Amino acid sequence: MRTQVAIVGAGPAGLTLAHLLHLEGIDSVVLEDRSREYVEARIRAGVLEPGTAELLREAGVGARMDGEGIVHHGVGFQFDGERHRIDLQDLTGRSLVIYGQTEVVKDLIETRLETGRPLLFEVDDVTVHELESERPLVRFTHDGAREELECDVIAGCDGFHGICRPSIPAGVLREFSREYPFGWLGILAAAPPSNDEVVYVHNERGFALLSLRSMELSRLYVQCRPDEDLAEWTDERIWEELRARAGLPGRPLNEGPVLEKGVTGMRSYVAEPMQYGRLYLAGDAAHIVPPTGAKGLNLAISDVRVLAEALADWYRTSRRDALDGYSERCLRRVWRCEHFSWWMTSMLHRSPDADPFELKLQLSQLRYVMSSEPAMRSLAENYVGFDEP
Ligand code: RFL
Ligand code: PHB
Repeated sequence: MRTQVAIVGAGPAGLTLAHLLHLEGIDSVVLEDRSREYVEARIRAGVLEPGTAELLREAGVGARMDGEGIVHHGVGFQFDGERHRIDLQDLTGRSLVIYGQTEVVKDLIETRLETGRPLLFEVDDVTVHELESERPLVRFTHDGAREELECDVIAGCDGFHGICRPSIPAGVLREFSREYPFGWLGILAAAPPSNDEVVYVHNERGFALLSLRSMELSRLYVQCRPDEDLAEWTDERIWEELRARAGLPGRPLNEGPVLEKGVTGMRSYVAEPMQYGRLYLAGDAAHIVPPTGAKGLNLAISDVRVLAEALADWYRTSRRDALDGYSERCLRRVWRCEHFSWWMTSMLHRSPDADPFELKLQLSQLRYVMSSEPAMRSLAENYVGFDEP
């Protein structure tokens, strides 16, 4: 087998890259170790920056997003028993689209299958070879047969636990990371959202987040331990905790059957550079942010936009400048998002060893952001994201 670009991983990064390359007339093979059903059912992020929504639209995969996604002009913050609103549209001229990552992935898979180019699910034992040569190789097992795929370039879009990043020889990458002593317990509930915009809640009992997926579906989170045992969280306990942290007098939370629940650990991580020889890492394979800034998915899409442009330039002109500069170009946005996500996380969560000093600092910072126009504008600008990758 031979292709131009071998893409490992069919998450948002791999699928979007495959489609952007297709639009440039560049051939690729996408290899995914999970089943299509699994990938399409995985519930994750839901906030699309305007730049992400625009890219999907321009690539011709935005029709359902524009029909079913919900445009949000603002975002809420709640602390000290009061709800505040940041008007993103007023402050930045831009708005967000609420549309589940699951739906983005379904749209991308359907589009890929329509192009007739290969997307293989349930491949096993993917390994990458000859990364320093002009003919890198990917080996994998599919339908019981061992296969070898020759290519010009490998795109490592296989997420944080994938095999691409660990295939880079020791000593090449510099790694930067932070672990947080907490996680998020997230639920999808069949309840009309109580709020029409996303609300980040600071509370002495811990952080909570009120989000939504549609007029009938609420997506809600409470801060928990990183190794939290889900069995200890009955639906009633989750609702109780949500009421205690996020409830306000006269503003009851709408409750309903819990359709899905899960725990996400939180970490910040960056590997530099995001390339080695003919292997290019994109999305979670290269970096992770805690979900508090809603940046993970948006960063993944931004990476592959840069990578697709650089590859198209290389195939067109044989010049390597854009490809050689891939990592440097991406890392500027990556570090901005790393900082923003870390800052939002630190401002809103309660550390297990929190003392009254931490609480006072957090409340002071939240009050400042909500009362100073420049501070509010800075948050808004980071939250909606930047045009330039
Ligand atoms: P993904 O989505 O992890 O996709 C990687 C794909 O590669 C496949 N894979 C392999 N395929 C072949 N061979 C191998 N050896 C492979 N190893 C892995 C995987 O099955 C998968 O299909 O990475 P990508 O494309 O970079 O996209 C990044 C986003 O998915 C991610 O940043 C966000 O979803 C992060 N994230 C969240 N971000 C938010 O902004 N808000 C959220 O609420 C939010 N919730 C989450 C999240 C990430 C989670 N993870 C990774 C545990 C909740 C969870 C549970
Ligand atoms: C979500 O809707 O799942 C969501 C919203 C905002 C975040 C993270 C997740 O910061």
